[in-house]
Amino acid sequence: MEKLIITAAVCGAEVTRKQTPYIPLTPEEIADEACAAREAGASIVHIHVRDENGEPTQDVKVFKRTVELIRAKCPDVIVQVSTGGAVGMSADERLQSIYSNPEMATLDVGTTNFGNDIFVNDMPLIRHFAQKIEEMNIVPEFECFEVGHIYNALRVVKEGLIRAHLHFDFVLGVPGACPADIRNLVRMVDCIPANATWTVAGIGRHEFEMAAHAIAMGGHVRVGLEDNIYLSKGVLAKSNAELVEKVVRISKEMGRQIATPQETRILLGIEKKS
Ligand code: KMH
Ligand code: ZN
Repeated sequence: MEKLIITAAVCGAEVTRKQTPYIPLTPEEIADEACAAREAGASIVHIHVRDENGEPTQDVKVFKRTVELIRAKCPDVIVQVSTGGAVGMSADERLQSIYSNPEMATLDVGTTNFGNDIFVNDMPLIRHFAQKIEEMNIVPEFECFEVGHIYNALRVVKEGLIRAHLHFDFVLGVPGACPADIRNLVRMVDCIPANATWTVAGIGRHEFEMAAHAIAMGGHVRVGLEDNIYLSKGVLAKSNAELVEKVVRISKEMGRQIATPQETRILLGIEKKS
């Protein structure tokens, strides 16, 4: 089996200091968390950014500063920016992040219920984002909250809008979207092309259960405070690195080694940017 790619989703757009004091919010805190997660074994860091009040923003200046800080501190990690941002943001607002020189960006490939909200990603938006991501020589990660989202991704590929390597993230367990269940994961894996790669982000208490399934199935794993704030039942994770370390332990116990950023670039067809 190929080595395991671990992505650390370090802060997200929704988690607050009220929920956990350990969520990083400023560019400096996000960079520190990203680099500690890298040290622990993550080869990709998935980032959102926040404004001076800790609220989600897609401001390109804040993204640029954060990406620069990460690269200064840990030059080899792969930076993946979010183009999902937060529910309710406009498409133009969301897309700003790709102008911060990342190697990867998320491409949300379908509309979904997201808790009490609706996270809107219609086909015109998906096509527009795909085109811009491709133009900037960025490798997309298709965020799939439902099985149908995979087919939207394959549609834009068929239309010639994406020529990069195909890498999918199955986000399972968001309230209102596809539940984190092994049968759903197996179905989603069955739907992607044979030469594509995939990772899974189990939300909340499903994070490590989904990680273990992915390790066994030959997929890859995303963990981080964006998705889950607990290290174990009732115990808050004190950092993203703690969550990554736990996946590293599980993976090594299961006989699967961890990919370095350089090995991850080869697996995902990423050209290094600095
Ligand atoms: N914050 C969610 C509404 C992404 O990063 O592309 C969207 C999200 C997905 O987190
Ligand atoms: Zn995200």
